[in-house]
Amino acid sequence: MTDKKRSQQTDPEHRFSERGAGGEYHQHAEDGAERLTTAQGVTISDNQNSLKPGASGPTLLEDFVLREKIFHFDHERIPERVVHARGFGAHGTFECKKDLSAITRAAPFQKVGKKTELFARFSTVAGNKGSFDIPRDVRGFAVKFYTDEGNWDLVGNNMPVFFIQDAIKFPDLIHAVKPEPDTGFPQAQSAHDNFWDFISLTPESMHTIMWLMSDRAIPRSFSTMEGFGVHTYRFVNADGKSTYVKFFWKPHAGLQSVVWNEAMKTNGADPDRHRRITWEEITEGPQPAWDLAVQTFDQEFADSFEFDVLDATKIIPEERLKPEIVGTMTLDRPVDNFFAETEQVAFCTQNVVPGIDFTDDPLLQGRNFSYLDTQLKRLGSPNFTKIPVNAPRGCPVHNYQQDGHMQTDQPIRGRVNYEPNGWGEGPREHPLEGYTSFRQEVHGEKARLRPESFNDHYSQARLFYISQTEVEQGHLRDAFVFELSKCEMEAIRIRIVSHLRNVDEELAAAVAERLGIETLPKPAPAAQPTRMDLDASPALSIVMNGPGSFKGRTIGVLASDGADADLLRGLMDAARAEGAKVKFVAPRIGGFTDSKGEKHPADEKVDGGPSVLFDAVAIVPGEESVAALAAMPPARDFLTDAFVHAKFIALAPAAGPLIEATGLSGKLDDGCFDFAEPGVAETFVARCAELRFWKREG
Ligand code: HDE
Repeated sequence: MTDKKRSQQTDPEHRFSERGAGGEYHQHAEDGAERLTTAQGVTISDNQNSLKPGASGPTLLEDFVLREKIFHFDHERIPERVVHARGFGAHGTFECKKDLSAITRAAPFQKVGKKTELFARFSTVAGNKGSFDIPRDVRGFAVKFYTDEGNWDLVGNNMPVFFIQDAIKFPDLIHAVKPEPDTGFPQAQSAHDNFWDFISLTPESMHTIMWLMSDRAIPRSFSTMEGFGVHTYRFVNADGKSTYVKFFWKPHAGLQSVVWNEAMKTNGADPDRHRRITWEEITEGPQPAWDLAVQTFDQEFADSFEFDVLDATKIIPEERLKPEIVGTMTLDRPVDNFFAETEQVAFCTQNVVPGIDFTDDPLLQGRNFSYLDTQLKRLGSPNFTKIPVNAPRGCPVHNYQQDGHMQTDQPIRGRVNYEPNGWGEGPREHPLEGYTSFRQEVHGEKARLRPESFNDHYSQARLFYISQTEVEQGHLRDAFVFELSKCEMEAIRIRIVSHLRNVDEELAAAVAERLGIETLPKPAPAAQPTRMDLDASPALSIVMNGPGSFKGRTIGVLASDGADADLLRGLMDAARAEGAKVKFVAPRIGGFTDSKGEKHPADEKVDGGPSVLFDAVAIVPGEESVAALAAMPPARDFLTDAFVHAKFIALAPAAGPLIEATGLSGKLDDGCFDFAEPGVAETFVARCAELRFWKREG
């Protein structure tokens, strides 16, 4: 585990060295303790009062301590990212598991066991920096590898496809999904007219829309989502030979998402859900980890594949071309400072190293311009590469770039700041070891064109849909209904249903029926008829790719005074044996006393710790205190929500009155466990490995 230290102890007494005339506390640096200074290094004598002529006089302009402090504060904010503003980053390590030197020169893949430091940042796309963690949205999955041949940024998403095929449409897409320009809302929501209006007029988005309506858009945590490089890139070896490559991040914790009703409630209960889980995972374990896998293929495969590999709205199904694991990323260190690292990290798709190159995917080409440009806007200076989180670590940096805002070092010493020079000094190019672009012939008429090979917009949308389990198909249908019900214009709902008819007739009919559309619209005119012959790809389902274990998950135990001590002990032991955690939720944050008189501090007070914060729940009240618990609405919600969200539930015999108060008596099913039976704690925890009792939804 990381040795990350946060101040955990604070003196319950008010500590101060002196009190001012106004009763304010002054804490003095005594006994050689660290002194408070200005940015110029001048020790500050009084950090509580500004400089005035007399106690009630006006503040003097001369007070440089006040002015410097307020000036710096006024400039604390930088522009947030125009997209992916809300994010969470951490440091980690990549370990090579397969020597790829035959197909790429890229430094991280040259030797099994080689370690490369990295920084990863996960994000939502649409919401602003202060929005909540689980809107229905794509998640960014960006990784900066500090390789010994320069920084390589793999700036991906948790979905392998994108909404548009050409970068020129990006500002329109983002304008459409962001808050509407006149009202300024909704925030962090795709459920509004502008977004769906744009989508209904952009058939190429249909495949990604299926992903967005699936539970992939509401992941349980960053550690339970996949990452994808999306575009086809090139690996290039020492002989200049190119191999196409697609990148995948496969989570060690397995895939897991929440359900929509749970997401909405979680955003209220803990808007920082994903960052909090990640922080806990890194500092307490199991640390978040992913395997990096690659699909590699040649031009012959690309030519024979039924879709264009340069079209970012298409995947190559894993069953068609198996991704091969080449390494593992583990996040092992939280940031020391959120702003310095997570906020200032500057990912750029054009940050590649020898051995990695671009393809002609028009989306990728546009991104290569955008990211560098946006960093200048955000960070305010071309010297953003000097900020520690952005600076290369594994290799020296020498060039003749100089000056500019916030230059923090003196890269050039002496008279030589150009090249070639006759002074025999300064860095020089290296034709053999330097970055060389893949030599590719380019020809064609200059025109604004889109390839015909990009024109099938529905077949892979259908492929995604038929690859889902019945439960997931139901969630996807309900998501369409939820989102479109938030659209005020019926015409937009109808246009979306017309596209869905090209994806799956049953889905279109089910959505239309739930929206109250009485007559099905004609299918949208398709540039290519939908292929009905594509095989389902089980790799696309979340439910079919779970962890097969409850490791790293948390059981929320709702308990009150008099809770059965043996039962609690049994549950805690079973959870520990599985690598799962137990957290207590009680009527008071001070905790509860069990039947043997032992006091357990609570992790949450019941109204701040709803069951949406846990993967499974147990209800263990005391005989005497259960009536009071059952009278508390949040305690009743704790149980009903867990039930509605298809969670596994264990119930102590004393829970009867609470069950009755929720109206669940007689409805408890095989996903509910009766603690009265012997050995139930183990059976319950073992069953939790399935994560949800989906049958309940059926
Ligand atoms: Fe981005 N994207 N993007 N994007 N993107 C940004 O760069 C852009 C696209 C992605 O944690 C911006 O630093 C264009 C696809 C991530 O800091 C900006 C296009 C994918 C992040 C930008 C795309 C992504 C960004 C805003 C269409 C998945 C956050 C702030 C051509 C493969 C990185 C910034 C972080 C961020 C532009 C499409 C992923 C404006 C023009 C496709 C993970 O430069």
